[in-house]
Amino acid sequence: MHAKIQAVETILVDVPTIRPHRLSVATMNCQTLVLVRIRCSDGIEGLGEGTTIGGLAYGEESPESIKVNIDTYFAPMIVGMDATRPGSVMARLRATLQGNRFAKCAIETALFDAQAQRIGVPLSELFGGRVTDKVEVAWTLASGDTARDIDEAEQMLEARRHRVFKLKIGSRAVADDVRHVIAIKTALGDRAEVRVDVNQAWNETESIFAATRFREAQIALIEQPVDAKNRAGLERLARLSLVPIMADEALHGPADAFTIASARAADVFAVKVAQSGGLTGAAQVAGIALAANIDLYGGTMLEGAIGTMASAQLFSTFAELKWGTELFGPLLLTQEILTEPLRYADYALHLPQGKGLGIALDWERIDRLRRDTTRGASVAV
Ligand code: MUC
Ligand code: MG
Repeated sequence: MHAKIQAVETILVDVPTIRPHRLSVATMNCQTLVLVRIRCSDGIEGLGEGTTIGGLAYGEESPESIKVNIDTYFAPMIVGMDATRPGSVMARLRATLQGNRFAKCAIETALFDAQAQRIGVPLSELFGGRVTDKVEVAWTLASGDTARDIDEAEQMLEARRHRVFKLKIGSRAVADDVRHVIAIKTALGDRAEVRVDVNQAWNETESIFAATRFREAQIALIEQPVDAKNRAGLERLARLSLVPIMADEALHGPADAFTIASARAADVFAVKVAQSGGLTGAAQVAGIALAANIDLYGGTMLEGAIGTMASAQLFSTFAELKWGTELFGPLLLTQEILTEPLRYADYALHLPQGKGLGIALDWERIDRLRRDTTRGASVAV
């Protein structure tokens, strides 16, 4: 087996969302997917994605920075390297380029996609093989309106598409958020599981106020209630054992996972491939969680089909995935970018059996949606 990396292409694709998606840090009307295509000398092409949320509102990388950093620094370094050795290529990038976890994730995914195609197996086989061919998928209610969220949840239940709902809160006064969440849980009752994601918006006092009420109302989980840097606060909240606490923004890869696990500062980890700097980093985060008896949840940065399928391929290899996943990114978008859409049915995303990621992009559609980056900045959030 011999193949060199020949070219690395980055594409920004702006896709409107099906409704405004309100987080405490940003309201999304559009998602910008950062797609990476790596061409190899044996004719194989690998696909990757390094998408984030709300421009620079959520993370330290924006879609534009991911593209420009790959084009300027990553691509020249890896063109000519051995495409059959993704581990060696990534080791060089990690040793030489600081930060840029999302960009690294996009490159690593494309390299693994190409290598799995080359060997003739699904990408999951490079990570130990699947323990399941489907992963449960939660839906996020984030319209900002209680009645509309209840209506949306009812439609999802009726269609058997989702039965776990994560509510985005944190942009209103905490008492208003508590009312909103409890009204939704009361309307859905035992037919659905309700969790909340605060996206760091509360302080510890607000978190305890809400968690006390959520415990009574049988809210299943609180995700990242306090600032990502307030690890001690997260730890104190987890120790109160009011409602299970999940770490999300506090978790930027294996080193954070080790620190949080050592302090037992969370009950659950939201494992995200982009936040972990790629599939390998995410697998390491999961390994640390399992060793520390911390439960796993398969998180998303609201990626499109490539990032979503890359995540699903990895999550399908986890021996334990107690809290399921939230791999619904493509369902939040108005445009399909695959020739054959991902299969969501019976509350789960079903993994394809094909080689690599097992998906095919609709390049005509991508060409219509791609941003013309030769005409200067026009940022879509
Ligand atoms: C986050 O913070 O979890 C995941 C689902 C969603 O609606 O937003 C993302 C980000
Ligand atoms: Mg979150």
